[in-house]
Amino acid sequence: MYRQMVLARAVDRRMWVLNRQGKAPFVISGQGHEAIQVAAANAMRPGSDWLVPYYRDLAFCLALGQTARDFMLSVFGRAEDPNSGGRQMPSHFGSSRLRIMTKSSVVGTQICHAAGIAYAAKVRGLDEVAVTCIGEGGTSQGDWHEGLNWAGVHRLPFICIVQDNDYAISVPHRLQMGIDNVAKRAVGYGIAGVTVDGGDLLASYAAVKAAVERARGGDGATLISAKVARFTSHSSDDDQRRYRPQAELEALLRRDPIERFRGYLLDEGVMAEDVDDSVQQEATAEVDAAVTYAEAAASPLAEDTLRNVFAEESA
Ligand SMILES: Cc1ncc(C[n+]2csc(CCOP(=O)(O)OP(=O)(O)O)c2C)c(N)n1
Ligand SMILES: [Mg+2]
Repeated sequence: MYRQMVLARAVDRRMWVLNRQGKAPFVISGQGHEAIQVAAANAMRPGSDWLVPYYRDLAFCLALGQTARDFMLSVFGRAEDPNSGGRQMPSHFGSSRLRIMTKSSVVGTQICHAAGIAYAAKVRGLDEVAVTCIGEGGTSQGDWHEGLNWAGVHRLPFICIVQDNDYAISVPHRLQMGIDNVAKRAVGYGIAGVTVDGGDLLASYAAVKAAVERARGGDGATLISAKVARFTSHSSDDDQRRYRPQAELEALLRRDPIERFRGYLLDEGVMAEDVDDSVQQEATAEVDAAVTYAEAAASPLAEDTLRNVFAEESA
C-alpha cells in the first residue's frame, strides 16, 4: 500500500510538470487524498466489486490495477488510452476490466449510478459491492441525496466515501452544510455513518473493510466521511493562495498521508531506509517510462471521434 501511494504521488506530480510545460492542458490532482483511496482499493475485490470514481481518485484507480502508462495516455489524450480512447478529460477514469465505471464531469451523478449498480447486484443475488467517491461539496447536489436514500431503502451493498478536503474549489465546508461532519446525515437515510481520518492509512483500511463486510453480509450501505488535505489548488486553472490563508496552507504540510505512513513503517522497523529509497526510484522510473511511451503514442483519428459515443448497429 505504501508503494501504491508513492507511485500515485509521483504520477500526480509529473502531471503538473507536464501542465507547466504546456503538454497537459488541464490537470486535477489527488495529492493529500492517497491514504483513504489506497486503503479502500485494498479492502475491495478488484474486477469483481465496482468503483464509480470521481476526478481525484488517481491513487484509488492505480491501487485497483491501472498503471502509470494507462494514466499518462489519458493525460496526452492518445488513441490507446484505456480510460476513454482520449475522449474524456484526464482523471475521468474508466476500465471495464477493473470494473471502474467511466464518470460524468457533472458532480453527483456517480452516486445514482453506483446505487443502481448495487441494486442490480442485489436483485441478481451477486456477491458484489459498489463503491463510489465524491467531495464534501458534491454532497449538496440532489443526486447525492437521491442515491443515498435509494441505498438505504433497499439496504444495498453500497459504500459512499466522501473525501472531505474542506473546500469545493474556493467554497469552504462551512458554507456547504450546517454540520461539521457529513457522516451525521447517514441516520436520515437509515444507513451506517462512519468518520475516519482519511490521512491515516490503517484507520482508513479498517473503516472501509468493515463497510465492505457489512455490504457483503447483507447489512446494507455505509456512508464514510474521510477527512483529507487538498495539497494543490482545485485544478491547474486556479490559485488557492487567493482564497486560503497562508497559515492554513502551511498547516496542510503536516498532514501528508504518505509521510505519516512512511514514518510509521520506519519507526516500527517494517521498512528500512534503503527500501524506501528503492520504492521512490522505482516509482520515478515507472513514471518516466509512462511519459516517454504516452508522448510518442498516436492521437485518435478524427473520423473515430464519435465511436463509443452513440450506439452503433452491429454488422
Ligand atoms: C453539477 C456540477 N456543478 C458544478 C461543477 C463544477 N465543479 C467541478 S468540481 C467542483 C467542486 C467540487 O468540490 P468537492 O465536491 O468538495 O470535491 P473536491 O474537488 O474538493 O474534491 C465544482 C463546483 C460540476 N462539475 N458539476
Ligand atoms: Mg472538497
